Amino acid sequence: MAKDGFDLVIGLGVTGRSVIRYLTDQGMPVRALDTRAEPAGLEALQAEFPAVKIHTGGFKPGWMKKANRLIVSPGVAVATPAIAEQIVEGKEVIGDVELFARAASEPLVGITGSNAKSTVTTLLGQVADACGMNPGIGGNLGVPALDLLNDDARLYVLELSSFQLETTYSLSADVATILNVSQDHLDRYASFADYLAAKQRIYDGCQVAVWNRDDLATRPPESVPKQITFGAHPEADYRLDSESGQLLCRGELLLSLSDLALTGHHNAMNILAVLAISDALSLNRDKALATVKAFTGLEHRCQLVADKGGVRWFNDSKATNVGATLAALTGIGESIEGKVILVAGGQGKGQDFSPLAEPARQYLRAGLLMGEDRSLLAQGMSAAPCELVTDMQAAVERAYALAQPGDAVLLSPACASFDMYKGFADRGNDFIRRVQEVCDD
Ligand code: UMA
Ligand code: ADP
Repeated sequence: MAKDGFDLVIGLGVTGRSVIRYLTDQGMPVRALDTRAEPAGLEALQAEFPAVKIHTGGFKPGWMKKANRLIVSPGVAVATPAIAEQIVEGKEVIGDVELFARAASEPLVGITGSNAKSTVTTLLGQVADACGMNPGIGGNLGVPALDLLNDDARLYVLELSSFQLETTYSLSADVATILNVSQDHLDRYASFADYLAAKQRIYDGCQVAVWNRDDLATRPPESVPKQITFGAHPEADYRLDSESGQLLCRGELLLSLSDLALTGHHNAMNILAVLAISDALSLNRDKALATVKAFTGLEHRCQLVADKGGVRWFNDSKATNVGATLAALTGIGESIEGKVILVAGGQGKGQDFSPLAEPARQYLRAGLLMGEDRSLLAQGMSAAPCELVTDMQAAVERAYALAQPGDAVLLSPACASFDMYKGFADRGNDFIRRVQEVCDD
């Protein structure tokens, strides 16, 4: 890199800050910009890095041109014309995970997928922790990758989004996995194929690929030296035998579903993925089994929040796409005696909602739909009785009135939350608050 130049950090969110911190620690000249006029926390950032020149309110053409490299945050599309034209000019355009991959010297596990990333990343992290690996756990989940770099870590477990993978070139993970693929983020990609191609980048240069035998879109290229599969498919290496309810590794019993605190087919898949990766890393099998058995799941993922009058209330606010809602609706619908009242809606991100039609017909007493794309969702679920509601309070009050003993009320929106909330956690917490209000009377 030219000594008189500078790196330009684009986006002043969590990622941008971690990149500025990392590069300034390395003594590298850095400038930063944000296209918003007043990005949150700007004053604090300027106070922390007084020597870093910061521009807000747009791309600054002179800086874009003069910069040695552009380090782009995941929320900023590289297809944005101001960035795309620099790529055409031959400028290096990378993300924080690329910088991390170049710097990290310990083994690395990369985890992606449309759903289950956070669950698998957290649980694998717990397994590695129990095995004394002092793992660095983060990425798209929680702590940004560069803030994990630590001399004492013996393993890194990174959740990676398709956005992060787009700007990553040297990952070469020791173990990489795509857990599942279904429609998501189609507001950012020209096609589902483009989204899938971004996910597939996780396998570039990896040693071991762990993939879902039930979902061929997760399959890595032939060139990956070692491949391990999980799923319910009879040929999966790590397999759920649905009839016996057993999890097996090439015929050997690992555990029974009844040993687990987690429930649902999708969580059985998640446990298999964790155990497959853990074995690929040669972590202690007994410690791994004990850890997965005790895991009760993360908040906002099919979280039981109330059980009153024979009605159970579940917060699955993290279901921001159709695939996640399908898993929750099917899992809960199959396991209860009554019907499901589904609270859903928000920003649909260009998804096709029709895969929800059949499970909605089968399991729903009612769909209570809110948010920007509630009418589109109602069209997709037209086989079930649906009502449009104004907000969470109205949805919860209506659900309370409709629910019968044996039913479940499930918040599983199949949509992003940003039309009404700060994020999925804010939405889930609002649901919990409203549920407490109606159940406490
Ligand atoms: N910005 C611009 N121009 C734009 C868009 C954004 O300047 O066109 C600026 C914003 O003004 C803001 C900053 O960029 O100041 C935000 O950057 P960002 O959107 O990349 O967000 P970060 O705060 O850096 O958080 C990102 C991930 N966000 C996204 O991918 C959108 C976080 O994942 C991640 O936890 C964090 O890095 C650390 O790795 C969030 C997420 O929603 C949780 N991820 C998506 C998902 O899980 O579905 C992919
Ligand atoms: P991510 O980080 O990929 O969003 P999470 O673990 O946070 O994944 O889960 C997101 C949503 O997906 C939740 O609603 C959860 O119930 C659902 N989910 C979890 N595992 C699976 C799976 N294997 N298949 C489909 N949906 C899943």
